[in-house]
Amino acid sequence: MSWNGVIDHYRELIGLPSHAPVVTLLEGNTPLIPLPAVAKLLGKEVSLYAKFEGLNPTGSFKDRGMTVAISEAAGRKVQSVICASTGNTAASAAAYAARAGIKCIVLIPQGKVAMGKLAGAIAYGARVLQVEGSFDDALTMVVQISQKHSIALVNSLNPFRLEGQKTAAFEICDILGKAPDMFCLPVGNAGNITSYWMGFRQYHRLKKTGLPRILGVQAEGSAPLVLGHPVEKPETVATAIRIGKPARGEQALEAAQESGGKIIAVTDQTILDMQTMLATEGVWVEPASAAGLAGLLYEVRTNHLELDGQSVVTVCTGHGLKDPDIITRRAPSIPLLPPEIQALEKALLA
Ligand code: AN7
Repeated sequence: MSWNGVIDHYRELIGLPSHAPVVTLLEGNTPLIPLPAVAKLLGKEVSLYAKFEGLNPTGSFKDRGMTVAISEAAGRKVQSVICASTGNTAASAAAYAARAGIKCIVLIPQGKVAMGKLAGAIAYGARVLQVEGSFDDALTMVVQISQKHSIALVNSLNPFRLEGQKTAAFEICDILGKAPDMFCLPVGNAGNITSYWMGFRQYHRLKKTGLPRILGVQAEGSAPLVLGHPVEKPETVATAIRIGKPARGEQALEAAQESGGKIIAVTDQTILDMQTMLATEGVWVEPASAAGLAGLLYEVRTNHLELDGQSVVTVCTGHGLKDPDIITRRAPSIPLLPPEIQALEKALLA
């Protein structure tokens, strides 16, 4: 069966005006990759899978929501779209806007956007501006400008973004035949956790697929939903989730609570350790994308969470290629050899 993107595949379950043209890069249909080695650390006979959203067209889960948001905007003959972004939303908005022939403006926090994301936004032809401030400052600015001028907002405050992003929950249920017992993911601006909970509930109403417990994970230096108040100066190596005032924070807390789960925070080191562990299974993700599973392992080890015999899905939200610097700047320098077999032998046998 050919795959024509998430709108085509789940059309009747997605709220998108019927007159809107479909702007798609054939996003979605991402693999659910088994992670047998990490599964062993979680308990006995745990079936663990990564929903590898880094394999979407622009390298992150944002493409699912963007296809719907940009299609809807195109249906209204919008001329320009705008977003604030820690990077992935920017690259995705830029690509889909380019596809639709719509101008795209992205506002990013100065110096805190990973190279692969910034390069993407530029490559797809967006107008990139940076603010001397945080993502939260940038979001406040783009919300205000979209209310004042005819520039459409495509951050996840835009409800059409959630309509697209929830399709990842449908895909998980379609592949497993039901929802997993446990589900974990990173939480930044909280659009994704809100979307997944919408998706799992919608599918359960329709197909009795069951509901997972949800564990949302933030980085310790950027954990407003754990602290219970905004964080003025969020800090984390996981720049994607360096967000101090999540737009859908209330909904994220509700999703976690209603599902019987919770939202926790883990240290940057815990996140980086899980990034390394995932790579040893051949799945390279950007740091934020390792946070969900890092948090779940923390819960098993520290709070004695029992997962024996359960199915678990973790969302790997973005590809490792988005943030190559995080790897190379910590790596030892690469040995330089003269072009001689003896030198290679010596290096390998030393
Ligand atoms: C890889 O691109 O907020 O909780 O501006 O890029 O839905 O915000 C990115 C968020 C997790 C958090 N993983 O998702 C942006 C932006 C990755 C991300 C999140 C983001 P939300």
